[in-house]
Amino acid sequence: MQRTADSNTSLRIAIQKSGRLTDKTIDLLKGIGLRFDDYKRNLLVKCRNFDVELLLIRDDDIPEYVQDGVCDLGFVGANETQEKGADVTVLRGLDYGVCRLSLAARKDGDIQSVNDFEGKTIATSYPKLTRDFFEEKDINTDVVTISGAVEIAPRLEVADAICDIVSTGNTLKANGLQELVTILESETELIQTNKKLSPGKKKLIDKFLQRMDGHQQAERSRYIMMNAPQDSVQKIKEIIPSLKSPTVMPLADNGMVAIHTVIPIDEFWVVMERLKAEGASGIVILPIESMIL
Ligand code: PRT
Ligand code: ZN
Repeated sequence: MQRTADSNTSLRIAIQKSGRLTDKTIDLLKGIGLRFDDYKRNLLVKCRNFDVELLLIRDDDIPEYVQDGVCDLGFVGANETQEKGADVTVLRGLDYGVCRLSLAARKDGDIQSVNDFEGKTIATSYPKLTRDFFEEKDINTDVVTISGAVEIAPRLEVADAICDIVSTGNTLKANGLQELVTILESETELIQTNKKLSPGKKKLIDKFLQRMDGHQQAERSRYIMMNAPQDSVQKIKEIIPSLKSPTVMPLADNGMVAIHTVIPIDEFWVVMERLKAEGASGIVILPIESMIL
């Protein structure tokens, strides 16, 4: 009998078994307090302290497993979900596995812009996204699907150009190719099945998301402690935009206070310099484990 997303109370989450997304996904799950035994040797692993089991599979299979309700959630690149045209809900975008799907051709060849692709052959592992792109532009191309080493196709004269995942661009360069057009920006996403879920599972997903959001918020923030003159408190509040009600404690030194607060990591250096200029001293910055907002 086929499993539906409802047929068991544990949340089943699909993650990549072995590849670029595996370590980061496992780190994230550990970061939100989930503990697993031996996920390297088993395909289905039960979590010891949360009602979750992990299914470890190839990333290509994740969108369909989630779409079909075999898994309730999955961590996978947007490139895979969109190539499969999977009917799922994207719950969160995550800041790892960031890459783009781009068209590339020989540096010195006759394809230098999108319109030059008319009548050309393109090798790719992403035939759907490639065809969709050219159909939308009304440009006729011949799309050849190959599963690996796409970047050598032009040299082998299997194709005039390629459509492949790019991250640093080094692979393209090493193969004498230039990136011409990005057709998709991608990152890892947490996807959810659109099959009906029981109230119990919905609650578990809410709890899971709350932990994930808290963890991510904490990763993007720092706890900051400093000493400052009492009469600078108002100015310091203005410097730290997120600071609504900092903890302010009097110090033994007359006219000095200790201020504790949380700041976003992006604003860290600018805020720091301005705080010093306002007379803040003894500034201590600490990482945060998690935040419940
Ligand atoms: O075995 P399985 O099917 O699970 O793994 P896989 O080999 O298909 O995928 P994997 O582990 O290589 O990548 C998993 C996911 O990571 C992809 O689906 C993307 O969402 C994401 N990702 C991020 C990347 C890259 N960066 C990336 N650079 N996937 C592939 N690449 C490859 C690309 O195909 C090309 O060969 O790296 C090369 C280009 O890299 P640069 O840095 O030279 O531009
Ligand atoms: Zn894959």
